[in-house]
Amino acid sequence: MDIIYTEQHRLRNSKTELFGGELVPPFESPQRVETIRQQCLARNIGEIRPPNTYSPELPHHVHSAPYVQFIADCWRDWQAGGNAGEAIATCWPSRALPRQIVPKEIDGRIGYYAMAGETSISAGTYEAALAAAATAATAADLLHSGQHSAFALCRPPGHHAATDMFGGYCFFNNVAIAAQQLLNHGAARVAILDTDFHHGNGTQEIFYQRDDVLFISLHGDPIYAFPYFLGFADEHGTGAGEGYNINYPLAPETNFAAWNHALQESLTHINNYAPDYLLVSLGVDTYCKDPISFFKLDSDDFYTYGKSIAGLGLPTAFVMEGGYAVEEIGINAANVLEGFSAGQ
Ligand code: OKP
Ligand code: ZN
Repeated sequence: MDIIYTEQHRLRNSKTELFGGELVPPFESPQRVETIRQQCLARNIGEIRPPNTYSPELPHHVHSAPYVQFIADCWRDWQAGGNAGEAIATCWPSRALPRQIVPKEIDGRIGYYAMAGETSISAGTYEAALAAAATAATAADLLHSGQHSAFALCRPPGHHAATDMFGGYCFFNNVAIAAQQLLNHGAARVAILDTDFHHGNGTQEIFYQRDDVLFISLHGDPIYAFPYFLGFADEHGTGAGEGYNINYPLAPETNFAAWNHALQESLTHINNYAPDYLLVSLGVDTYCKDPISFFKLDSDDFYTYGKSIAGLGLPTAFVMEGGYAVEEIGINAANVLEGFSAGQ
């Protein structure tokens, strides 16, 4: 399977994540995709090729124009505001501050568009996020042109980014942009299976009222896990989207047997939906040694589930999301891809 990759991911190289009350080096580091790329090379997973060229309006597939402009301008405006460190939100339109007016000043604007304070915006963030979106869109183009599978080695990840909200290390929703690209090419239905440990709140929000995208997510129960405020089992979609959003919140210490039970149910739902394409939001932070997650999958389990996904027989693109056990994320991601290829 072709692997879409660009070095431009390195432009996302922030120095700070707000974690445990301290500014620490971000978990979401350039080394992550370098490890995956090396593992793909070593195991001959496929040919590595650059993304196609798209207009800077590509994120408008699923994001509002003012939001995209904010991501493009944030770092410049933050510096112009005389701030010494990287751009971090510290004030939000919370439950008791419900007025939805975009402030003029950068501290207010970043708070308006942020879901969480851990994610800094710094030089190159916009450029890297745009390259990640192009990487995912290229995977969509490859499926459209008849390839059976593709791997978008995206970084930064995307599934927490909503129509006009960033956070959880995400800026543009790569998998949602890929889904919209397939629909724009004429697909009737696209399924998105999100296997990242964290709920894909952004992808859910983007497609919540629509029946042309089925969104299914397996994740740490938000009562215990980030993003905390979305991802519960009673979120089914609304309006035309009713029934086309399915969440499997899973308990701390969930092992592969329990996780796989939810996966098999998900595959049945996808099969019933009969989509033209499947996109997998591939997070390998379900791994037992992941530093910020609480599932108990072993490396072999990733191969097993990759093979299961192939059993659907659908043209499938894998879009990289999370995974923070840097030593093993290459092995785990490549195991999914190898399992998929073996199951074809
Ligand atoms: C991004 B992706 C843990 C705080 C979690 C944000 C996690 C973002 C994960 N104490 N902070 O879904 O892998
Ligand atoms: Zn995650």
